[in-house]
Amino acid sequence: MAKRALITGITGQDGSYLAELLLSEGYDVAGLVRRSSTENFERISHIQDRLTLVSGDLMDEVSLINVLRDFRPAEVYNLAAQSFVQASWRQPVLTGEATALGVTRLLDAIRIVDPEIRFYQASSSEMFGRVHSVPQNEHTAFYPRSPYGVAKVYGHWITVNYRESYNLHASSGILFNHESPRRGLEFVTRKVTNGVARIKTGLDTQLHLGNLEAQRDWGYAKDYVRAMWAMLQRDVPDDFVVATGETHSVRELCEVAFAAAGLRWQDHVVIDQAFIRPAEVDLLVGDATKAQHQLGWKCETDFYGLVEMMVAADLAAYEK
Ligand code: NAP
Ligand code: G4F
Repeated sequence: MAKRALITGITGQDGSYLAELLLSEGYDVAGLVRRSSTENFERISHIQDRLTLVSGDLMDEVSLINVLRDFRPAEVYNLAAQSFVQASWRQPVLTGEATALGVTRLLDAIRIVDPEIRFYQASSSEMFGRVHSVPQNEHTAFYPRSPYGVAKVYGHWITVNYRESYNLHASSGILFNHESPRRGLEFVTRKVTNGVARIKTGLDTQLHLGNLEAQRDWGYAKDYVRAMWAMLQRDVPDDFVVATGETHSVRELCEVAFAAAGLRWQDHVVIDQAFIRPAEVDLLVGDATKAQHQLGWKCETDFYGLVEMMVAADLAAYEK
């Protein structure tokens, strides 16, 4: 019988890539989707007929218990969250409810229904915030700088706590920023590549951005979901940093993305205070040595390949 996996956040960027990977590995895949007045299945429409979509919400523990009882997964990947850092200052309580307490609800549902389930938590490099050391690894202290980062620290530690308290096979991937043509339009990489495509095709002339000096370790989402899966195939649960080991500024992102379409970023980018954050994470760069050695993971796509892929995808969509 095929192994069963449940993905929360299947309608999001990572959920769609992880679903593709698990299907290719022969899993029966279920995805938790929350009720909405309009369907939001664009990222999974190409595989929807091979998925079981189940209704539930991280806000509602009963819905999680019912889904686990009905579907009986062997693996649960918790990718659902309010994941946009800037929105977390506007909606700090909701962010805490979904991104922090949602993890406890799901872990507790697992403890109640089937403690043999293997669990993956989507932890984040945002937890490092005002970084204590460069590069960041599994031993670097957390100093979150946003309500989102604080919520992710809670989600991370409750995962460790349920592992230690109830012996659950619960692992966290501390993933650095990862992007793709399926990235939400509000995140800076996609905002820039989509902006480049709109400018190139004459739909816009300007792109409004915030802090150009922030530096991030940007990788490709499709590479990163392989690390999630590898963590749950190990006998022993653990925590792993997943990153490229390279960092680039938002300014460099603009240079590369505009150049990919034959444009000069200086002619179009406008600094707009609306996108400056109350507190910033200035520099992230990860050390994924542990994941490389223990998971056999490596990133296949570098920053330049990633940005060029995203510009090409956005240009193709507008040209069509
Ligand atoms: P994303 O595209 O924003 O997807 C988030 C998903 O969570 C969506 O499917 C969303 O559903 C779902 N969701 C939100 N609130 C929910 C709730 N209350 N109940 C059930 N589902 C809910 O995020 P992503 O980039 O794929 O990231 C996946 C996870 O990794 C997130 O937890 C994120 O915080 C974390 N992470 C991401 C990165 C990165 O660079 N991408 C790095 C580190 C960690 P709707 O479609 O209905 O909104
Ligand atoms: O693309 P961003 O919004 O991503 P951020 O805040 O790093 O968070 C992402 O990565 C985290 C992992 O470290 C995830 F946990 C989280 O869920 C999310 O996926 O912003 C990146 C940087 C920031 O420093 C921001 O200030 O870009 C800067 N930036 C400059 N102008 C902008 C803009 N960010 C956005 N979203 N929009 C701008 O106009």
